[in-house]
Amino acid sequence: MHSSVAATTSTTTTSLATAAATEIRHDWSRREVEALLAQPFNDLLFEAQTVHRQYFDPNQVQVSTLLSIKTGACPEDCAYCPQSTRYDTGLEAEALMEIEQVLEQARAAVVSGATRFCMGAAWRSPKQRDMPQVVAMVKGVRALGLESCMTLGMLTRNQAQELSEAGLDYYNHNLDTSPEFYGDVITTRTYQDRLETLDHVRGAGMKVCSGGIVGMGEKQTDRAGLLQQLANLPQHPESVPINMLVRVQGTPLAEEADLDPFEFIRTIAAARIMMPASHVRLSAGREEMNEQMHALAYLAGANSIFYGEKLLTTPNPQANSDMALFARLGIEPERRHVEKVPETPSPHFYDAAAVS
Ligand code: SAM
Ligand code: DTB
Ligand code: SF4
Repeated sequence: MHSSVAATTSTTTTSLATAAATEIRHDWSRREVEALLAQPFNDLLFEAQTVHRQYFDPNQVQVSTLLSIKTGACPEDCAYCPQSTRYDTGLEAEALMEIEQVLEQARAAVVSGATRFCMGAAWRSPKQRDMPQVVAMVKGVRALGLESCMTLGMLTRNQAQELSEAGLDYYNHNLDTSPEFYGDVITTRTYQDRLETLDHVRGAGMKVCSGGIVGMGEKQTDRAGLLQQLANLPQHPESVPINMLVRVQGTPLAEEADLDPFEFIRTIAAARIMMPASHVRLSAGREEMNEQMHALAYLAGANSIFYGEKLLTTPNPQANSDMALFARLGIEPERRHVEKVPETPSPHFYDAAAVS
């Protein structure tokens, strides 16, 4: 695992990187996670930053771009989601996008400096008839030299295999919250269904992206429960998105009270400590976070973001403002980890230092 520590840019990084690496564990008890989250804030952040430096360059953040390839009219009842057909959110439903339209967006992502292209569909699960189109999207995106990621709902073992054979690098499927709170948020699929999809994704050899949402009215113990479930999977997800609820008018959670922002930072820090070698993604909800909050999230160990002015259906900060903040904080976008040589020239990377 130490091999993942990138070439360092400061002496502090080097000295901490040579310290004994925090153990990768899969046996967290709820009580332990609760205690981790409840520590004094400074102690929690110090521990998180220390662990972060053992596994990563603390001044690099991975950048992904998100595209909704099929929008709205979803039959599921996820209480946070603007795309559920059960809630009147004013969203216009759109059919599965054409392959060429998707690749046009992927080419724009290359130019903007993203290294991963994530495609999301408002499905309970993909229909067999849609698979050839989805497979062609994966192949096209990879041919541009981008890492590919999809989130299409529940997958059967065969569908996971098909996507893996097409070259899909990551599959995103979130556990969303603790097993106990889950039923308050979603009734149309079970926690066990989600765990099974993750098992199919892992079994097919793809990398797992799985995390959750905070600020849905859950308690601190529910945030502990979510992290415990993720960290006790047989293998940690390589990517752990921590979303802050985006309150969308028309959804049952539209009027949910604000979560203390420090609770969000605590969740990031605990994720970093419990899954030390995983990328922790500062995901939805960034529009409501100021620069100081972003900086705290990076200090707590977040090292990935969704980049570009839109998430799936809701707004996200402008790419330029992210890059300007990177430059002010001395953060660089992480380069792509190339496993297979792409057929086309590698992407142009943003020079953070040039955008100050
Ligand atoms: N339909 C697929 C599924 O649910 O598996 C894939 C797309 S779904 C929109 C992907 C994830 O986005 C959800 O699991 C949830 O964690 C997150 N999400 C959706 N709406 C959100 C919101 N309003 N605020 C924060 N996160 C949200
Ligand atoms: C994830 O954990 N967050 C992203 C991605 N995976 C697909 C989605 C956030 C969606 C926010 C609401 C919207 O834009 O529709
Ligand atoms: Fe559908 Fe996914 Fe939204 Fe749930 S989160 S309603 S499954 S699009």
